[in-house]
Amino acid sequence: MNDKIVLTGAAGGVARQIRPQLAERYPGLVLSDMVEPPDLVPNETFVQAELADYLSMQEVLRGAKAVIHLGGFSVEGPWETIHKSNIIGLYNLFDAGQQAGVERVIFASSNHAVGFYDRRRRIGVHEPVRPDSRYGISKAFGEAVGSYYADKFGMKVMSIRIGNVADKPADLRRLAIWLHPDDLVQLIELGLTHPEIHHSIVYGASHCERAWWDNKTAYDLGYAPQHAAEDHVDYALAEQAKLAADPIGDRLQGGTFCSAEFNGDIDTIIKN
Ligand code: 15L
Repeated sequence: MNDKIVLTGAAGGVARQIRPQLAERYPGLVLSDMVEPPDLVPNETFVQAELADYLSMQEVLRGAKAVIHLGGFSVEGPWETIHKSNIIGLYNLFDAGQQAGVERVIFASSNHAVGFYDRRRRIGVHEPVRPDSRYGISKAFGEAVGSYYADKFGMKVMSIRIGNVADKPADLRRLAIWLHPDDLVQLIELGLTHPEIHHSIVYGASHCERAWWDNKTAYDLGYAPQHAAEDHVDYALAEQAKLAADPIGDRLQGGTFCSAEFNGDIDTIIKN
């Protein structure tokens, strides 16, 4: 595909893990972020842009066919920070994108949009969102914006509720939500090309036997993950053994994002 595709958040940790594969597949790829990635290679094109600055988004999105939106603030933070990058910035991206004629957006949503579900529950994409943080709220907002632009303007949007992108699952929780970079690239490819996308929410997980998620929407699009979390079970459990117990976070899908600042009632959460 030679079309212009903009990758936001190009200097971030997830982008770093998939940039070489994206560059190979999409010669028209344009990288964008507030700062240039330190490891830019000569055949990569970079344009500086800030999500919260509408004019700079208009500039970078001019002539683009699609956006892979990894940009924004990627963990919990103060509301001002989340609001600027993930609320204003997210809206700017869709609005400027729609005005520029962008046809498809792949939105890096997060498991933290549904983090307050009990780990003993298996959820699909039709249960209500249950954000576990201000960050999770912003991801639920992003999914709502994606749905709106799909319904109102016919954009094709894929919201990927990413688990944790890494070469290996880092602990017990990640055994259930791990996403190998190769499998993320496969999901992105489906989002950029599949004719049946409207607003499709999928879970960004590799083959995880312990998954809390029913990823039918991804499998129906042809997703076939190449990596299995259980292949790394010894490593993940050894790493888990180094962590302190978290009586709240260990029961909930979002883990420490749930237990941070927590002052709720775990029994009521589990019952609902
Ligand atoms: C996320 O959404 C974060 O971006 C990432 O840093 C991890 O914390 C991940 O979730 C996770 O839940 O492991």
